[in-house]
Amino acid sequence: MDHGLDLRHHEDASPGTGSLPPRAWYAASDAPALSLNGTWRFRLSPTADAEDDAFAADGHDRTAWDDITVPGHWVLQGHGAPHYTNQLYPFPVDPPRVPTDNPTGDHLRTFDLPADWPGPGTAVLRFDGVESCARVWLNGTELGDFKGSRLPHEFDVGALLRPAGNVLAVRVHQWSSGSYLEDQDQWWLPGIFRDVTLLHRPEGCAGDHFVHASYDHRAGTGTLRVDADVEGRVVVGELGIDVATGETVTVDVEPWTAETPRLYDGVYATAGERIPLRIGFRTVAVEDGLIKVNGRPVLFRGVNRHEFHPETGRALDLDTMRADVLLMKRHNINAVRTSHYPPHPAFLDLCDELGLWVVDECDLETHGFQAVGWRGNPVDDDRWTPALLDRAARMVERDKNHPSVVVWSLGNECGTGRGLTAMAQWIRARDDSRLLHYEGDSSCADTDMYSRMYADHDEVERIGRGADEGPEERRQLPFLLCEYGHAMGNGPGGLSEYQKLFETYERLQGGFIWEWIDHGLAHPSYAYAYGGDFGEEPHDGNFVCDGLVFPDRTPSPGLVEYKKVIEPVRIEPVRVEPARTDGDGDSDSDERGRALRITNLYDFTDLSLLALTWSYEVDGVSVADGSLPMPAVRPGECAEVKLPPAPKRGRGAESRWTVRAVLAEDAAWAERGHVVAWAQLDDEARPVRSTPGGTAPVRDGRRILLGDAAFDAHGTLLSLGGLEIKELRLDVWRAPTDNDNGMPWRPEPSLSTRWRRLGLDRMQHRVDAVELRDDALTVRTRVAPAASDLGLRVEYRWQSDGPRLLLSLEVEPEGEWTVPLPRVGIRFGLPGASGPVRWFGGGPGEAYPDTCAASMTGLWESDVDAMQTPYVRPQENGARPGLRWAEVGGLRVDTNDGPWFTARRWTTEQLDAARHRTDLVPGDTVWVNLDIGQQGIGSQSCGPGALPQYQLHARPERLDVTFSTAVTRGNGAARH
Ligand code: IPT
Repeated sequence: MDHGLDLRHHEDASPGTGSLPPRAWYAASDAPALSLNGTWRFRLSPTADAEDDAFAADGHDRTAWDDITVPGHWVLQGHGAPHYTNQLYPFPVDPPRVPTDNPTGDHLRTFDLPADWPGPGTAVLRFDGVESCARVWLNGTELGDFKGSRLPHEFDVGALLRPAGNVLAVRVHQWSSGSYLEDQDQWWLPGIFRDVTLLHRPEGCAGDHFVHASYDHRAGTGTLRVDADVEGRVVVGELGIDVATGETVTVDVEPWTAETPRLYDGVYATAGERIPLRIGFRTVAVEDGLIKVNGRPVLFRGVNRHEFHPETGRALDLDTMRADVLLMKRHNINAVRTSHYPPHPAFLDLCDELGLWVVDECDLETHGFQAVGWRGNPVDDDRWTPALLDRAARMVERDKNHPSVVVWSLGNECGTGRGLTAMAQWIRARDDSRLLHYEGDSSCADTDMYSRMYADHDEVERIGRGADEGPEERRQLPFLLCEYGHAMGNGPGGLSEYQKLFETYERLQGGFIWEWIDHGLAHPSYAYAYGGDFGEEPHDGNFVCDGLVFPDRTPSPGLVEYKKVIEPVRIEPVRVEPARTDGDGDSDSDERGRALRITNLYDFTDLSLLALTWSYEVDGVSVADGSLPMPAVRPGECAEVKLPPAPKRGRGAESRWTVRAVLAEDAAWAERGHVVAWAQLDDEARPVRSTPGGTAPVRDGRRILLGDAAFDAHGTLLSLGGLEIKELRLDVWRAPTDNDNGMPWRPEPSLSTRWRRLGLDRMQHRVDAVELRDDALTVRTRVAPAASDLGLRVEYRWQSDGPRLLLSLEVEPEGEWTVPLPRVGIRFGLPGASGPVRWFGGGPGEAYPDTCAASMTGLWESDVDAMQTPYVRPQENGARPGLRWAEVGGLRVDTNDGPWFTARRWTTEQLDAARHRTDLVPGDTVWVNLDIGQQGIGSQSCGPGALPQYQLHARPERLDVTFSTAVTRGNGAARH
């Protein structure tokens, strides 16, 4: 690294100077602590050396400075702007040098010690997270400097503290050598973004301590040993334990698992301090090629979690962290990968307490070196190894006492190199009680599991069967998808099929959806901003919005789908033959038995925490409900439960059972009655409705009349019973989803590119014939894009009995179609329509062919605006599958064909053109789509496309729809 310059602290590859060795984190001991969070003084400079160090000294004039909130990022507080890149470094790749233009924030805080701050002892100053490089002074004396943004750093400050008027100064550079190690796919957000705390260290205070708490599932015992730098006692009252540090004790315990997060409160006490312990006994190992906890294989139903808040970026408060864990638990998620850095330490406390398996990932990613052929990659350059080891140590030492942490991950997307191996060796030597993960090295030389991202279903199946290529040793390892199901925009599709594989092949131990939350930043004009919205270059657009929850943490349909797909209890119908009745032999159809098979997919718990409820719905309305005994099925086993006889139902109705597995009692993460799993069992099928006919079409000047309907001379419907209907015709276009848009870095054109090239967004409709016959008006058209000989022959056959109007639509493709269609169906406008929508079909939320596991058939009530899914970048959304009937804007449609139903106050073209939510301005027309088919969603914004069975290939299609003016019927609909 001979650069001819004396590299300053922020540009050398070292981790920093002056800080104390890392140690275990705890929320609070009995030693006093003073939070230094709050309002600080702040000055931003354009370069690292624009200002000298004088600001840190006592008495410096800071009247011209601004206020800033710590924890926080200055770019979210009116100073400069955020910048988003995925893989690319936003500066030239010339490690360890960074740009001269290097926003530098001087932070300053004065404080007095509380009156009761103890005299003897010392104190440490702790920074839980500063991005990306800090230099610290207290009362004018420099304490040191550090990098490693999402890792803690402590300084001994005892001798420098004064009772009053302390001046703490922190200079933070946005860019440093550390930035090369922090190329995670997220906003670049400089600042002191986690807590700053002054901790009193009494004489005889506790030292670093390592809680070893294992579980022997054969004996049912836990073995505890707390190793500590400072000798003391370890007391766990509930277990009758009172031993010296370093002493091993074995007692009967209940184990810790993510399903049963049993913690024992204890204390590590030295002469001068008591540190609370929250002990969970569990043993993690790879045995028989499987990841086992307490002797049982586990299935990770996981999610990748970045820390994010739309207003405060990566500065999260406790409530937000808790909200994340609760939302995850309520959606059947059992595991988190802390992508791609250790989270705020309190988050892991919540995982311990509420129960989540954690893959704790080091703050390390050097992805941007890929763009330069991995030349100069720090993980393969010994000069950087101290920084890598420092990061590994700071993670492991901080988080080692959390039972929830079962796997250490070296980092993300760093390629390969000696530095990673050095980290792995260090971690194994320090903590042999957990497993090691790193996806980037396909040799798996340093890891305990084979991990991949975005592998498609076929490949995952081959891996499941052990038929994967690659080194033989790797085939012996358990498999994880550390990232899959890219949740960008509408989607991800194909989750059910992945889950089926995970449940079929024991080697497949589940995966982690990419990712938990959309990183859309609250913005006055855009609602939520994404890459490029601050004028930054280069950027990666809305690739930063790819979460299962929207920026404000409302669940997206993807989360609802995932919850259903990963439900830990499977409820399925079983046909039970009626008991033989000797004698009269009368077997009333209502008496035939229906039964359920209940499969327990938990890894550890039986089903006694759940209760079963049922309701019986006729035409979507519940007519009876009740509960059933939940059998105490053991993990991995199943049992049958009989349903009561079906209640009487009216003739000509469709009926089904909806069965739910709900929490039998309040849990720490949800209330009694919370739905964990559900299923619907169809009973009586929907009878085919009569279709209208009998009226003859007649010409009336330039119009054609058919019953209560009027058409123009080209056979386009104008109105029905006085209700205006606009532009009813075939529609094949949808506003491309992020998945339709594919991966920008791939050479092959995306689906949406192929659609646009073909012209599916601007189809031309030619009318070939308008035929008035005795019983029908028939309109023949050809719908085709410019400059192509591909086309769709479309026949609209209209019949009426007066008030009701039947459309029988037939579509016949012409030519060799090689691109799937976005959608195929009809679209029409209802001018002046607004207000409520009622429908009988799938709901309550949106669903598409490969995202419809969570769609429940029922009678739903909503309104047009509430039916929109507010993706941060607008795109196709809001379809409800399996429509029987709908009422919207005074119109009623009835159909036997179960089309997809969409209604919105803008056109597909407007939706397609919008870049942000705020671009969508409702017009006075409600546009309705009834689709015979929709192209599957897939996950090809980063991963595989829709599976073959979900591709909408052009083929002959038909749809019958009866239109009438709506009569609002009785109640009973579930509101959405
Ligand atoms: C993968 C990254 O690990 C993750 O951080 C995120 O960027 C994700 O993709 C996509 O959103 S890397 C990708 C090139 C496979």
